[in-house]
Amino acid sequence: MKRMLTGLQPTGVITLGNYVGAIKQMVKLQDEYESYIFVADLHAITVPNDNLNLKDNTRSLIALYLACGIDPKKNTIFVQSQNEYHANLSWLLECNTYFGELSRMHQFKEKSKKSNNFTVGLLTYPVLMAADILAYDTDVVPVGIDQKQHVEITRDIAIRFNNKYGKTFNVPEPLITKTGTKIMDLLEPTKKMSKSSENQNGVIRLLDDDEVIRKKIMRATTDSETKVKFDPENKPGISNLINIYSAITDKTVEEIESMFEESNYGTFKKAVADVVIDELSRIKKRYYEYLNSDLIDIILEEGKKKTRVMAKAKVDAVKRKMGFYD
Ligand code: ATP
Ligand code: LTN
Repeated sequence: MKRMLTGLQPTGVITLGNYVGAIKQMVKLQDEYESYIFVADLHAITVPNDNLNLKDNTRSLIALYLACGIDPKKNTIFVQSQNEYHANLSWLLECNTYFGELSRMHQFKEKSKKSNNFTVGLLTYPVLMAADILAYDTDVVPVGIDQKQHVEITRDIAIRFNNKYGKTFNVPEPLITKTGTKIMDLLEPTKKMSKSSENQNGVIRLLDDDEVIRKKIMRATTDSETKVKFDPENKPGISNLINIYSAITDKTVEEIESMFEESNYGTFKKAVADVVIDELSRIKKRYYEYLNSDLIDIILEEGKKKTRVMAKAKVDAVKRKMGFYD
């Protein structure tokens, strides 16, 4: 069975975009792959954030993984910072990575522009991500399109190391979600729905109350026409709502267009709100059950033990190849 590994950062309550674009995909893939899912908390400290509550956010993200259907029997679930070999491997890889290639990464260029005092961690972020992936001989890495370049540099680092020191790493492939499932901001439908958005009215969070979700969807930006038709260029708002309806119900765009052929936007929005509220209320119920149970600690203890042994073996192999004293 091929091995899959992916992680999300515990930077806040996840959005409907993260759910549809990342977590729902992981739930589908867990039957096809031997799967490793983690909380990328070391990545969450690469940009300063005074409101980052790592402990609570990490526990909350694990509870959400479980509530969304990530099965602890089919997945190894762990927290990045609880496995010291990630940072250890990252250093060894950093000394085989060039400043030039890191400074050319899209995410680094974008995020470093926002402040004139960014950290070195923001620059070396992709190397830590490479360590996460390469420590486990990962075959595929499911991520959104924004993370594709980081999987590509992981491949470059692995190939370069293998050429220099002999075959040590498996070279992974990115697995990119379909563009159709990119969920846009409800108020600015040409912009990605994002955890860190300033205007929360455009973003649905998985733990939002039912009435808040309904209000946000009913107020979503549309257009001056009246037809429920998929046309992302001219009707980005309605197309985004069609995508949301499709991602939740697994109905095709054509099926949705014909279901709502005679409906006005108000009726369609109400139907979208109904399916989102229904799906999220089941997740929310399970979330609170998991959050308050001991299961999370049991799962994380197992994940920590198992992944430490695996990552240590890889770090030892790398150190041997590089000629360290042992
Ligand atoms: P931030 O606002 O902090 O940058 P984010 O909400 O954009 O966070 P990430 O934590 O960077 O999300 O991404 C987690 C995963 O969710 C990634 O694989 C990413 O591609 C996916 N994802 C994020 N937003 C969306 C979206 N709107 N639609 C589909 N997938 C998404
Ligand atoms: N950078 C990713 C999170 C992440 C990741 C990884 C994903 C860290 N390490 C390894 C896949 C594999 C993000 O921000 N979504």
